[in-house]
Amino acid sequence: MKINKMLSVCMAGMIVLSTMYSNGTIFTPFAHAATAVNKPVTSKPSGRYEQSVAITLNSTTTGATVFYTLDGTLPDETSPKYTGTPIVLADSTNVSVRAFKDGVWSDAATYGYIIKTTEKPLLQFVAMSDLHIGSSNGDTQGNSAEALAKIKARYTSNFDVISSIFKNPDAILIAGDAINDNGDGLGANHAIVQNIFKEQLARTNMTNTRVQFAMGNHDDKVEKAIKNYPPEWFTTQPNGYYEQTIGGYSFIFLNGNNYNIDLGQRIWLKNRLSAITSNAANMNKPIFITLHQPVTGTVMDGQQTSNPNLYKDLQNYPQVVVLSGHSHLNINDDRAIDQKDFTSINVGSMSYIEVDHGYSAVTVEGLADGRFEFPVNQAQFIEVYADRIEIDRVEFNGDAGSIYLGGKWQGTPNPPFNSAGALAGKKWVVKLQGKTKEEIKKNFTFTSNNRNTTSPQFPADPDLRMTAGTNNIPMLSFRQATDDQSMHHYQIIISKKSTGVAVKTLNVLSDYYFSPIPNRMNIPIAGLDKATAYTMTITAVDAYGNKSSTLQSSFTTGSLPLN
Ligand SMILES: [Ca+2]
Repeated sequence: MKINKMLSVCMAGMIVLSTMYSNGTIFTPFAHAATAVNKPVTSKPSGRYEQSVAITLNSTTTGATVFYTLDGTLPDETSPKYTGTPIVLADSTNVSVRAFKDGVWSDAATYGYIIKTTEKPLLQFVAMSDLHIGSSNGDTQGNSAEALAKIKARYTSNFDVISSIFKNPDAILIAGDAINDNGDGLGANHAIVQNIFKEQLARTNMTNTRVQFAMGNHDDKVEKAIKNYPPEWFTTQPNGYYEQTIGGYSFIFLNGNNYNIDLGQRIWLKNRLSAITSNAANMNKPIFITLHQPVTGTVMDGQQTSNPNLYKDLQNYPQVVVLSGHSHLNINDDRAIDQKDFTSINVGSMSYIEVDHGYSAVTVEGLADGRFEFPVNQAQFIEVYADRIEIDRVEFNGDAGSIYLGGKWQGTPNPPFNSAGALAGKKWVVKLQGKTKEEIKKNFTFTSNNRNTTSPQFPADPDLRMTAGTNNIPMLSFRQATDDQSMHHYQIIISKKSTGVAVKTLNVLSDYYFSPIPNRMNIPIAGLDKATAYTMTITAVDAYGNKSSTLQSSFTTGSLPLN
């Protein structure tokens, strides 16, 4: 069916726009010169507060105007201008800031404020995964002085973030892939992890903080981990599974590399779960199970789940909260938490994040097809209260960037980061309440039945434009849609007006995993013909496939040849 015909049929629910451009039109992206205008700073550090907090914003560049947003998006000239009146944050908020002077924008920064109450949690811990220490900067061994300095700088920044949220957490859990062994015998790099963590715990005065490690697929052999960690960080059990009691709560650590076929491990786990839950006092207490690989059929997996037998072994224990990594899938996406027979949480990645595969992404080098890896580091900050668990998703580095430049893997980015400590989404609250196991399960909220059904929405004026772009590649530009959770991607179809035949069908990621989130998409569209009329439709889609109304527009390319 021709687009023109579709237009007349489907006017309802569509916003119809029309733009024209020629090659003579000049599109000027915002100038970006960090040295000229300094990024604004806040009067109070980001982190965890027990009451609402009032902040002021300041650019250290004289005469610069500060723009800000409180919804996690990149401020621009249409955002609120900071006027000197303190901003009061009563709930957890990402404060994103940018300064502007003489046509030049500063770097953007996002400061995450976690607002709690004076109620004291019974337990506080950080769950992280996929550190891949020893390889993440292109230094394959991680044992050169330069490589060590980079790792140290990164973990200095990371522990500054931890310390700003949890001053003295009960534990830091590492859900595997602490190092980057690929069957090449790098197990000794666990000693680097131990040294870095010990140094940072001492520097930040985390005297109460235990470190617990679970085996991943890049951690070499269990015996290497045993050899290179203090016994209290791991276990001497030859297959690397164990239990610790932290603050009165059971923490079980599994070896997910071979759980499915390790009958001894399965029997041990089943016995432990049975023993813990046979005590009526434990009916509504979480049992935290940390392992590297996500459990089959739970959190979004990127085809990386394994251990179907583990699902069977856990399905009668709704008190279980599984903390896993391995997929690197980002925790901005609410599919990173799942409840059915128990609770499963993806803890994110400390080296680079991924999105589900099959999408395109805008990078500094243009539109990259099939791009799913991004230079962002994340982890979960978990607090246990008597009646609930609160989970805050935190970005150790949320700065926008590209993981490949010139085709070369860029690895984990190095500090300083503009957005260290930004929030990766709204807090999750898990309640394990009920007199029976069935009752507990009935109170689950992160279930497939409760699956998000709210569609993304474009702003009233999406300011949709096709511009000349750069390098003779036209640039599609529009203000981002918003969603109640995360705005995942845009379906873009460009068709020749004369034939109605689609020449481009794109699924472009919205960059929702960066902090701040870009407020508009600027998508280079290569491969169009010159002097040709096109129509285009753009639909915003959330992580669950809910779709916005479709924007529709037309444009005609200029007379000069296009790339
Ligand atoms: Ca939604």
